[in-house]
Amino acid sequence: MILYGGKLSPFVMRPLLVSRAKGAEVALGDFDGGIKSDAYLALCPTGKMPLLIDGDLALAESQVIADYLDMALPGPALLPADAAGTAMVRLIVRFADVYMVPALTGLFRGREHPEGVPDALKNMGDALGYIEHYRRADDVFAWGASFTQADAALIPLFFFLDALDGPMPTKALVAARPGLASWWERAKASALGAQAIAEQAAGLKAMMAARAG
Ligand SMILES: N[C@@H](CCC(=O)N[C@@H](CS)C(=O)NCC(=O)O)C(=O)O
Repeated sequence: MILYGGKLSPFVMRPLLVSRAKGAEVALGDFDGGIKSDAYLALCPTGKMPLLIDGDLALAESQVIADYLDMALPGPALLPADAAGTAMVRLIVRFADVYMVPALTGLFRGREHPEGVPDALKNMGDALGYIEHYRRADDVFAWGASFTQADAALIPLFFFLDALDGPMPTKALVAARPGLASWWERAKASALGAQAIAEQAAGLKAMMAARAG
């Protein structure tokens, strides 16, 4: 089994975190020729990372890969046993993908398109508000008392809310949601969270150095 992509990508880190939470470490690789090569596009027509290859199976889309790994690997299930709990975890993941990710894209484009930043900040705040609305404030993890698919989705996205802060007030968006803010502090202090964040930070540093040089 191999997962193609780089650790800076929140979409690559998500299934990587899932594998780690299950007590494994899916092998990571760079695709020969890159993600726009014909060979890659034949396996993954979106031309995006991650791509998981497991035998004859070629899977695109981070959450689909995360769900596959959750089922295919031994280790603790990363969805709650009850239907309502599973629905809540899936809802948090969906809010992350449908609302946080487009807002983050607007923030990433802030230097070239500063006119889009106010909307992106508002949309990110709204997305965080949706998650805060559904979370139970005293849950230790994103949902419930153990690491789930929701933590795996949120941690690598929240990394960027810390990383982008300064020119844009992204940390304040989190601080304004106290339940999520304290979850984020716990997530960063956890072994899985600290490792993911350190790896994303190293990836960001390398990307900035490559751009500067
Ligand atoms: N919905 C996709 C998003 C994947 C995605 O946007 N990956 C980025 C890296 S962070 C990418 O490969 N971008 C390259 C491109 O769009 O050309 C998923 O969840 O896997």
